[in-house]
Amino acid sequence: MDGELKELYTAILEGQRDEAKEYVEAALREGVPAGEVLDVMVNAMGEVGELFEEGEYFVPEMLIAARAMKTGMEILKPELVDADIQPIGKIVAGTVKGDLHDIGKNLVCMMLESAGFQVVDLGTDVSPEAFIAAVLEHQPDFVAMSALLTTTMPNMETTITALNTAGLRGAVRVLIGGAPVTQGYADKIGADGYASDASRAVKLAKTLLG
Ligand code: B1M
Repeated sequence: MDGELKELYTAILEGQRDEAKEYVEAALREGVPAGEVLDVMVNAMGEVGELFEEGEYFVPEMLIAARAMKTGMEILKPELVDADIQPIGKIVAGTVKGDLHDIGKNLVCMMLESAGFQVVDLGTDVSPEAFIAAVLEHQPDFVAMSALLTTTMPNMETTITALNTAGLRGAVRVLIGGAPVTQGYADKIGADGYASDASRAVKLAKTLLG
């Protein structure tokens, strides 16, 4: 890896949003295939995830890296569509009903997108009905729910029950996370997986996808 691509990798790793945009533009101008540019960015985010797990990076570093990635992705997206690169899986994500916290959920969505998933982000305060409508519309592989309040966590279970009632539980795998959520809670409500952070959410989704 040399030239713009090496600079792009460093820009993502260090969360330099403007530089990431410039290097993506420069690489495309020089005729580097969009898929190759994407690989560099995904690898850089992979290293960001590892640094986070090792305790070298904290949430702010991960957030600015994800933002730089997002900025680069905005330039790259039209080219990727043209190159017909398929997403590795589809995820419908949202913060559950009654809950307006979205920083962690956004980070999870950005990391999943960075890893090659197509993410349909329903935002915050997402009702079970809205999750169901999105599953019917987008037919995702996963539903990812986030909750930051102990008072809104039960809405994860309500959503799983609603998926069951709608006959959709077998069609999607449910992943959950958020500061008060635990593996024990995921087991109790019958979720398919729990991730304590964005990097682990990516690993979990990839593992479950096989
Ligand atoms: Co609020 N808030 N807040 N808040 N807030 C907490 C959560 C709280 C712990 C603060 C405290 O009291 N110490 C507390 C909850 C207590 C409890 O439930 N036991 C609390 C409260 C009480 C409230 C209000 C009720 C306050 C009030 O109005 N009286 C109110 C509720 C509003 C509502 O939602 N209805 C409220 C409001 C707000 C703000 C709007 C001011 C703001 C949110 C802004 C926003 O999100 N746009 C806010 C904030 C910023 C926080 C704290 C300070 C920070 C949350 C955060 O963004 N963390 C928070 C205290 C804290 O957590 N220390 C607090 C950074 C983020 C990157 O981490 O979201 O945990 P996190 O996400 C991680 C993982 O959890 C995981 O990956 C992420 C990245 O590694 N993850 C997933 C998250 N979702 C996942 C989904 C997955 C997988 C992994 O799916 C597969």
